[in-house]
Amino acid sequence: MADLKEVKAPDVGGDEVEVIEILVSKGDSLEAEDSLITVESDKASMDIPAPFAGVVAELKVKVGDKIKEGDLLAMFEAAASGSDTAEAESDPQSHSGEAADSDADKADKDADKADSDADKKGEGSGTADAKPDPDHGSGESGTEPASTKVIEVTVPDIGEDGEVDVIEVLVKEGDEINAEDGLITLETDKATMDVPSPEAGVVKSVEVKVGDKVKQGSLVIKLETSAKSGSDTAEAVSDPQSHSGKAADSDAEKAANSDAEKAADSDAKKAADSDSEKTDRKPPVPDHPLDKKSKAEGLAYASPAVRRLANEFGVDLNKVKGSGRKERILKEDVQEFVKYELSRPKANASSGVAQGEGGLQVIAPPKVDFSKFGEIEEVPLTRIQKISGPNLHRNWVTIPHVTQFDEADITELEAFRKQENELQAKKKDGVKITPLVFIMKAVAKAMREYPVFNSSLAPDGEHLIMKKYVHIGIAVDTPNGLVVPVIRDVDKKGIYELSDELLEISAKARDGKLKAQDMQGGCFSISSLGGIGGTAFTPIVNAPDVAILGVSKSEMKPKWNGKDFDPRLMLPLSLSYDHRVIDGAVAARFSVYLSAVLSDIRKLVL
Ligand code: CAO
Repeated sequence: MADLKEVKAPDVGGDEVEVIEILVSKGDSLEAEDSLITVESDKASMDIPAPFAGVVAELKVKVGDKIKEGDLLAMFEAAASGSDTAEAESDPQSHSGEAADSDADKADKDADKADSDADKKGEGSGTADAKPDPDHGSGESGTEPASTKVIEVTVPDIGEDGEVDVIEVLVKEGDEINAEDGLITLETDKATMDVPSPEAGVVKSVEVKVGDKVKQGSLVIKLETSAKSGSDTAEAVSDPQSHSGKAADSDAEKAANSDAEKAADSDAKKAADSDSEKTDRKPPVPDHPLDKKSKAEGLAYASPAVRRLANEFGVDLNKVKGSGRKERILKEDVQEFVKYELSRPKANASSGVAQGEGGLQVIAPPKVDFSKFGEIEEVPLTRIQKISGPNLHRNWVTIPHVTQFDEADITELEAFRKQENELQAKKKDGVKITPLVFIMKAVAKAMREYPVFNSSLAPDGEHLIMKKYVHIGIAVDTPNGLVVPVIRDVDKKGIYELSDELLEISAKARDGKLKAQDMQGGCFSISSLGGIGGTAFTPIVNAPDVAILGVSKSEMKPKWNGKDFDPRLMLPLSLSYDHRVIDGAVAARFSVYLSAVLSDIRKLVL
C-alpha cells in the first residue's frame, strides 16, 4: 500500500538556491535518483534527485522559489515495502525521514478530514461509512474531486483510410495530463501527428506501444478524469458512497477495501465505456517535429549535466530538439546536434551577412598590406556594388549552380533583323532592334513550354511557387554597377514594343533613375554580353529566380550540313540554373528548345 512521504532538499551548498526548473509533474512515477528539480546558485546549477522511487503526489515548490537544505520539495506516494522506502523509514534524517513516522498521524488526519468533508456536505455519516474512491491512483488526501470516471481515449479521424504507425508514446501510466496534451504520435506517409487527450486526467493504462498500427477508433489510453458534480458524468462512478468521497482517500480505508476497489473500478470502466463514446473528439494535431519551436523561450528543458555539455561545445540549447520525454534534451541530442553542425559546410563569418539565417560561413579573407609591394589607391565601392555584392555572394554560395552551354543558329534571325532595321532607319522615329529582344521573346516562349523555369523555391524548401506571368529581368551595365530592371509580360508583347521598353529602361538604368519597383517581380534574368564579346560565361542565378541566361557574342562558324560546311551565325548561350529545382535533362531540353526557336523565329508565333 502507498504512503505519502516528504521529499526534502538535501545540502545544496550552504546558501539558498533558486529553483529554475521543475522536471516532474504530479502523477509522474519516478525511480530513485531521477531528477526532480533543477536549482541554481551563483556558482552552478544542479539537479536534485528523488531520494526514493515513487509517484509524485504533490509538488511543494515552483520555479522561482528559493530553497535551502531541509525545505519540503514534494510529497511522494512511495511503495510501503521495498528497500528504498525501508531505508527512508529507518533514517529519520533522510530526505523523506519525517514522513516515515507520521503515517499513523496522517491516517488520523485523513479520517478527521473525511468526517469534516462529509459533515459539510450533510452526506454520509463519517469515515465508518466512507468507501474508497474507486480506482483512485494519486494517493492525495482530501484534495481530489468527489468522484471520477474512466474514459477510453481512441484514435479520432486522422484522414487516413488504413492503419498508421505509432512512432512515439508520449505518456505512461500514472501521468497526470492536461486536455490537449499529446498522447501518441502517429506517422502517415504525409505527416506525423499527435493524438491529443480530450480531457485532463490521470493515465490509467496505455493500450498501444511504439510500432503498433492503429486506425480511427483504436484504443489509445484509459484516462481517469474528474466527474463534474451534478452532471451526468457522475454516473461513471458506481461507488454508492462516492458523494462522501473525500474520505475515500484515507490510507486506512484504502488498505481495507482493495476488493471493493476492483469491483468499483470495473463498474466505473463499464460506465466510462459508454461515456467515452459520447466524448467529443478533436482531430489530431499535425506535427512536423523539425518545425517545432524550441520549448524554451528562456530556458531549454535539460539537466545541468546536459547544459554543461552544451556549454562546453558552445551549443545553444534553444536550437536543439529534445528527444526525451516531454521534449527534454538529452545528452545524445546535444551530440547529434554537434555532429550535424560539424557535417554542414563550414563556417565563419567574415561579414554579418554570412552569419545570417542559414548562412554559410567561410574563413576571413587574408589581410594584406598591398602598399608594401607598390603604389596603391583606395576607391570606394559604388552604392550599387555594395548592395548587389552581398546578394551575388548569397546566390553564389546558397544555390547549387549548373551551367548548360549551347549555341543557336541565328543566321536567318539576323537577316530578318537587319532587314527590319533598314526599314526602321528610313522612318523618322524608327527603333533599332538588337538580337536581345528576339532572345527575350524566345526565352518567354521556352518558359511557357518548361514552366519550372518560371518558378521559385518556397522558403520552406518543400514546394515551388509557379508563376503564371512572364516578367524578365535584363542585366544592364551602368557606370555605377550592374542593375537588373524588369520587363513585364514579355510573352504578350511584340518585338517593337519590347525594343522600345528595353531602350527606355536601359537608359533609365544608366541615368540612375530606376525605381525599386522597376527592378521587382522578375521571373528569369538575361545577361547579354554579346555587344562586348566572349564565347561563354557562367552567370549567377538571381534569386528567387531559378535560372538565368547568359548571351555571348555571335560568331560566324562553319557548320557541317551533311555535304559541305555552311557559314552560319552562331549565338553562344550559357544557361545557369538552380539544380535544386531544375534537373540537368530539363535544362538541356529548355536550352535545345530555345536554340530551335531562335534558329527559326516563325516558331515564336506557333
Ligand atoms: N552578338 C553579337 N552582337 C551583338 C549581340 C550578340 N549576342 N548582342 C548585341 N549585339 C550587338 C548589337 O546588335 C549592337 O550592335 P550594333 O550597334 O551594330 O547594332 C551592339 O552589339 C550593342 O548592343 P547593346 O548592348 O547596345 O544592346 P543590347 O540590346 O544587346 O543590350 C543591354 C542591351 C542593356 C543589355 C546592354 O547594353 C548591356 O548593358 N549589357 C551588359 C549586361 C551585363 O553587364 N551583363 C553582365 C552581367 S554579370 O556581371
